Amino acid sequence: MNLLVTGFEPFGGEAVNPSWEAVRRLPAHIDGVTVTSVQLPTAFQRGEQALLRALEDCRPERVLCVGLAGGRKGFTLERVGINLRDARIPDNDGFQPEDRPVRPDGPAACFATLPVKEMVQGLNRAGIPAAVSYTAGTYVCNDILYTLLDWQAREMPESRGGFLHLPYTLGQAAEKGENVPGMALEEMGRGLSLAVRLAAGA
Ligand code: PCA
Repeated sequence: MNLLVTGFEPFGGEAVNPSWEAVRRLPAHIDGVTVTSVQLPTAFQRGEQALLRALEDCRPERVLCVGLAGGRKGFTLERVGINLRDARIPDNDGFQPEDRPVRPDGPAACFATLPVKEMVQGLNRAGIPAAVSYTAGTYVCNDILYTLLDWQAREMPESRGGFLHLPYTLGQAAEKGENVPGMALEEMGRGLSLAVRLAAGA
């Protein structure tokens, strides 16, 4: 089994992005699964290009893209990517699309093909707070999820894909002030390697 995991570079003035910090710590092999880890630019155009290049190079049977959703409490497994770009802040290239499609001739939405509910249950059983999310937003993470699922449906329909949003690290949460949820990077790493195993088993 060949599995691609992606994380994002920092964006929005943050020094780190926990998604890449957790992804880059993954071993290259987990229980017989070959894991390829790739960092994506947090930029609509270059992010998509880097994802498509990685998909074409590895032709992975499973893909789990990972990003930061600051303010959420635990892990969130995204159920759907939508054909919409509506950026609240400019991306890392200064591009801020509003009310634009990801792919003008693409479907309105694509559902994740990884078993998000089972993955959430598996994570919760292991003590990692996790929930299903029905919106990946309208920024670069949604764009990447939509691009991934649309590509898989057309090019590798037997493969499966999905998106995992991580919360702030404890350090980031503490900087934001009271009542902002965060998670220790070690716990995120443990949860991510379990998520990879659950994705591979699907
Ligand atoms: N989170 C952003 C983009 C990159 C990231 O890690 C998002 O949720 O769209």
